[in-house]
Amino acid sequence: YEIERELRLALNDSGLELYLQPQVRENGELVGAEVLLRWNHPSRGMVSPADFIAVAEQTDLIVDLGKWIVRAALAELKRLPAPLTLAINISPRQFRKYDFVYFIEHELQQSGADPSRLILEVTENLFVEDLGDIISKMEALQQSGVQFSIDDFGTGYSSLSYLQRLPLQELKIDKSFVQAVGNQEQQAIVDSIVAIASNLRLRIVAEGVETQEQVDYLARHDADMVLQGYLFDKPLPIEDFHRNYFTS
Ligand code: G
Ligand code: G
Ligand code: MN
Ligand code: NA
Repeated sequence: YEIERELRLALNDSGLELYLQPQVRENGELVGAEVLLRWNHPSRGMVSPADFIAVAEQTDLIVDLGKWIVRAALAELKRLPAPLTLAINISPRQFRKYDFVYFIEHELQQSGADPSRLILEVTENLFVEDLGDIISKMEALQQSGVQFSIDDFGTGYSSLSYLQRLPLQELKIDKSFVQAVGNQEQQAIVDSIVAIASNLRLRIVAEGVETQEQVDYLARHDADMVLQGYLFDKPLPIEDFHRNYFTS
């Protein structure tokens, strides 16, 4: 792939950038941010990871890319005032590497970032194979304080039976469900996901929140709820995030 060669170049030549999207409580209080990768392509401009992560996933390029992201994100977490958290998307191929636990622990030490303020977002398709091995790795990292979240929850391979075996702190309700609020049948899915999370004592992050109607509907549930979406802020370049949230 041409795109693969270009990505390798970008990786070595500071063509990649981390953006941060704020995560807030219903009252607007900032609790943390999700790290979202951006590629500043020389001719195509800002390219979304939606257009290149899947290609990178097909080879070990995702592993090198993932390592770069983790290092850059932990440097950022170190800068972020406590108790704010930082969530990073981890691709299945990166997680499945034999040295993933060692890598994260090593980078945590090198950076001096607080492990308990790091949230690793994984998707349901991580759990389709080698569940025992996946759980062992999650448990090892959880021992160090690292938190785990299931991203895009409800859109992937779902077996509710494994959920209670996983060492999790959080479920992220996929934006397709959040945006269906207002539709009687579809919003029942939001209710079900919130009920599952509450029963398992998990925090819920609702992503893709764009309207006050969605906030009101989500806030009606008695749950540990965090909100993320364009209604509050879009993903921001790191310096804009700091300027907007930490200077007066
Ligand atoms: O950032 P959106 O802004 O366009 O992201 C599109 C998709 O790319 C989402 O599914 C998101 O999870 C994924 N993504 C964004 N940043 C990263 C990243 O740093 N690593 C991985 N593996 N996926 C990412
Ligand atoms: O798959 P993941 O949840 O990691 O990616 C989140 C994706 O959602 C990113 O592409 C991000 O830019 C996008 N996003 C964040 N907030 C909103 C929103 O309010 N509406 C929409 N449509 N997309 C959003
Ligand atoms: Mn995510
Ligand atoms: Na998502």
